[in-house]
Amino acid sequence: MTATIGTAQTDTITAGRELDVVRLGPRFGAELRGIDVTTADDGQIALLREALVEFKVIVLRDQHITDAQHVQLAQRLGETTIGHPVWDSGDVPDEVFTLDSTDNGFADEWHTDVTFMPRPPAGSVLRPIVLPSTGGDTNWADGELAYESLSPQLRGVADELYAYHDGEREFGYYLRQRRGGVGNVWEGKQVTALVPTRHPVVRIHPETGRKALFVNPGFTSYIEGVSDAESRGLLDIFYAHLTKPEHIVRHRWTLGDIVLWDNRNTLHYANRDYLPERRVMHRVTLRGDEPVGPAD
Ligand SMILES: O=C(O)CCC(=O)C(=O)O
Ligand SMILES: [Fe+2]
Repeated sequence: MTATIGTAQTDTITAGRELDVVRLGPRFGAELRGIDVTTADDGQIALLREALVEFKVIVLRDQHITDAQHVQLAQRLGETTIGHPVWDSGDVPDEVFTLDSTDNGFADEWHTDVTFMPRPPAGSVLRPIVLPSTGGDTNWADGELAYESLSPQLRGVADELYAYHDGEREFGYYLRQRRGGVGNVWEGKQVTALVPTRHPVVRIHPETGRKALFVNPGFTSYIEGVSDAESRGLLDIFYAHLTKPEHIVRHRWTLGDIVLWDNRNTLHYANRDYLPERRVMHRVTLRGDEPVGPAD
C-alpha cells in the first residue's frame, strides 16, 4: 500500500482503489472522498486506517449510518472499547458514548479522550445526531506539531517528564451522584473510583515512532517531581503552545459526517456557542495501549 502525500491541496492515496484526499490544513487533517463506510472493502478500510495515522484527523461526508454501523466501522478499524469508563449513555449500544447538550454533554475544554485511564483510547470515531443551525464546530490540535515546534531545550526537558491525569474533576461527581459510585467495566475492571494515572509528558506514537506533547487541560493535573508552581508554569506553557492556531484544524459539522481522530497525538475542543439550540454527538473509541515516553 502506498500513500502519496504531496504539497498540493488534493492528493490521491492508493490501495488497489483510490481515495481522494482534501487537506484540512497544511500539516494535518484530511477529508477522504470516495468511500462509503457501509460498503467499503477491506482494502478501503485499511487505507482509511492508514490515512488516520498519516493525517491524524479524518473527515468523511455523506455517511448516514446507524449506531450499529458506527460500531461496525470502529470494529473494522481496531478493537472497540465500551463507550466510557463512567458515563451512562442510555439506550445505545455499549460501545457508544453520547454527548447531549441537554444532559450536560459538552466538550468545551481542550482534552484528549480518557487520558485519566492507564490505556486511553487509540482513536475516536464521532458523528453528529442532532446539530444546531450553526455553531458547535470541533477543533483538533496536533501534539506532534506542537512538540516539534518547541525549542530544543524545552523538548529536552519535556522528554524527561511524567504527569498525572485525573478524571475526578470532570467525572467524579457524576460517578458518585449519578452512578452511585459504580461506573462501567473498562479494560475488564469495574470502575468505582477515578484514580490518577501517570503518563509521559511526551508520548512516542506506537505506530510511527514520532513524539507528541501528551498533556491536556481536561485531565492532566500536575507534573511529577517539580514544585506546584513549576508544574503550573510548565503546563501553561505546553497548553498555550499546543493550542496555537497553527496547530489547529476546525471542522464545521453537517449531518452525515464522520470524523475519526488519532487520540494518541491530538487534543480536541467542541465549541459551546449554539445554546439554547441542541447538539447531540455519538462517539465510539478504539482500544489503545499504555503511553510510552522517551525515558521509558
Ligand atoms: O462534541 C464534540 O464535537 C467532541 C466531543 C468529544 O470530546 C468527544 O467526542 O470525545
Ligand atoms: Fe473528547
